[in-house]
Amino acid sequence: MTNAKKCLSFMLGLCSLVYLADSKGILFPQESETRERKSLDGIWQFRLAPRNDPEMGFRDEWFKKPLQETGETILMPVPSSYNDVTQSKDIRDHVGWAWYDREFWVPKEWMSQRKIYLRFGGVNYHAIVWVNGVKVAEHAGGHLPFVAELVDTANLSSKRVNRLTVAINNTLNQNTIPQGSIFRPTANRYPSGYFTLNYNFDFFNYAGIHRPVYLYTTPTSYIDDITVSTNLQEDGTALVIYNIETIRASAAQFHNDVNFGWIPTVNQDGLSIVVRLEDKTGNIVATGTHGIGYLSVPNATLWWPFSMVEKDEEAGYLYTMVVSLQNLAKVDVDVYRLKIGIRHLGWDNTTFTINGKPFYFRGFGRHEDFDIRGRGIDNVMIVKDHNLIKWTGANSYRTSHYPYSEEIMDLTDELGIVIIDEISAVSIDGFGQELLETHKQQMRELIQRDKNRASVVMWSVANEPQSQKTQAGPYFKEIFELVKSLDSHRPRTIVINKGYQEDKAAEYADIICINRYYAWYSDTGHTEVITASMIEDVNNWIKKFRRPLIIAEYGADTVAGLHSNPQFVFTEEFQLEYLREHFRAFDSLRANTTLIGEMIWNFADFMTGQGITRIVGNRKGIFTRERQPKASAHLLRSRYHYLANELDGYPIPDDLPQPIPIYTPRGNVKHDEM
Ligand code: BDP
Repeated sequence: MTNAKKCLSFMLGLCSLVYLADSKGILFPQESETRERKSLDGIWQFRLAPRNDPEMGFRDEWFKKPLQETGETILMPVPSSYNDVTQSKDIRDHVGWAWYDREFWVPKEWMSQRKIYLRFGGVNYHAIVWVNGVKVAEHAGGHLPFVAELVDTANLSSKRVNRLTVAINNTLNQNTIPQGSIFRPTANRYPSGYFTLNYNFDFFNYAGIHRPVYLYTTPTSYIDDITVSTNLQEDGTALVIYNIETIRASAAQFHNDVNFGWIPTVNQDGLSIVVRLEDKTGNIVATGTHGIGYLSVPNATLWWPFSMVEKDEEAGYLYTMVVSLQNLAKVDVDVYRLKIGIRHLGWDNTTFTINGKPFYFRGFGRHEDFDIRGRGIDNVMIVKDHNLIKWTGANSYRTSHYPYSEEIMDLTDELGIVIIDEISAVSIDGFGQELLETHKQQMRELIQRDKNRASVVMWSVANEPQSQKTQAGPYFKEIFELVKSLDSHRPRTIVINKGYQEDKAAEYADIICINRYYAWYSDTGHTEVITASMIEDVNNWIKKFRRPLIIAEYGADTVAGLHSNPQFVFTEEFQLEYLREHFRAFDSLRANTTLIGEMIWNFADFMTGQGITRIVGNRKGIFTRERQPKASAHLLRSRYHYLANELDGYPIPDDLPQPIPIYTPRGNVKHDEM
């Protein structure tokens, strides 16, 4: 951080987001009076690398000609996973390189006085990109965006069609995040060349160009990055603290230090930054004239989570921060509009607050997963899911087990759904230096992408690592320190499935999440053990670590339509009973401990690899994979609405009994002294 930035942070009495050294911004491409954008989504050409010659495409330089000229291709939608689109088992289960291409035109106006970029929202796992046969980008990490500037070397033309080629590889190894390994047996009984990709995580390793692809422009001098954090003063005035990074055509990168000071200064190239904050109706509520500074907003409308305000449309209130780079004549050279929510997060050893009010997480673990599309983003699906989330009365979810698409995060910001933002570090083990570097790189990219999002209230650095291992201690200490150095405005968590006595990672977290499967993976079927086991377990964690704690997963596989009376595992009746016993424990714990949330596993059934414990995927959803409710969805809905009513005064929907009679704790539950 430069001295000027440190100084401003200090003066404001705030710890601020630190700007990633030497990194470029990854602002979402948008249209404005100075920018243009073209979607490259659609139906592309596709082919797999031959299984017995995985490097063929590189050797034969498939990127130098249309893919159709290299051999047989098929049509493939983008965005989508490629796995479930065809009838081929080879495509579904492919491990290794897969190739895509398409053609595109560049408008002739784009060819001068502009910069042109190509941006991928997410490609799993490894991607190499060529334009007209020239390599323009390479990226590893399946759920984060990357950008390539198309300079002359891409040989771009507005006079003829251009070709975009992408090679992607879903192979995981011990130093990728998440990890995986190739199993290549030597026994005679296996056919020659047989191998599989083995991994420890419980979801299908979908592959493809999963998120939108954009071609877009900026002016040659442009706004490269915006970092915003918000705070509330005691008198209720809101502060919007911002840092704007620009790239100047004429000189080396412009440094905000030059602009620091309270007189609006103009850089040598005559460009200056003007910031205005507009409310939803377009009224300007504050203005600024520096690259770094703060806006003070009296009587700000705060960003509140869904159900913490009476009217749903008041949840997730977003202002628009309009950032302009202007020339001496006050003409806009570049304009970028960033939606921001004004809210304050607080946490200590016992509580977590939003805008000063204790927040109890009622939510889900989820997946980006849907029939046919796999992990490909789909507007119909994401809107339906968020309608269902609101229908259940939930106020939050965790992006288990990887960063979700920016289109989803736009919805959570706008609807007021609170997010625990998780990196792809699921079930990691080994904890070597190379893994650590990959993990840190992904954390940096995630924070760079989501740092301005009001809905993101916590960073989750991993799910269920082998945290009982000695090496996990120093490994996670370093990860947690990195996250704090990048963003001290949000608490950090980790999701643990080990016991409180053996775990070596949670002590570095601000808030602890644990996953527990009593009566499912242990004492299977015996719902009578749930309440006591859960209470004892949570008490032990809290007594040892003195932190707020969230149950981030509990759940039971349930095949929709399977019934049994009395209840039996896998039936809808079992899931109901399993939930009820958990609710008893949660009610008792929230009354007596620092339990600050409950998140059921899972929102909906989802696809996994093939295995004898999975019946065409994981069935722990309260909704089916087609998003229809199991009996448990109605029960959970009653509970979440009951909690919303009790804790936030949110009105109980008309179709639920009022008051809801059955979900309060029955009888006394034993509690250890805290
Ligand atoms: C937990 C994992 C989650 C699994 C779940 C399960 O965090 O990814 O899907 O168990 O077994 O251990 O259903």
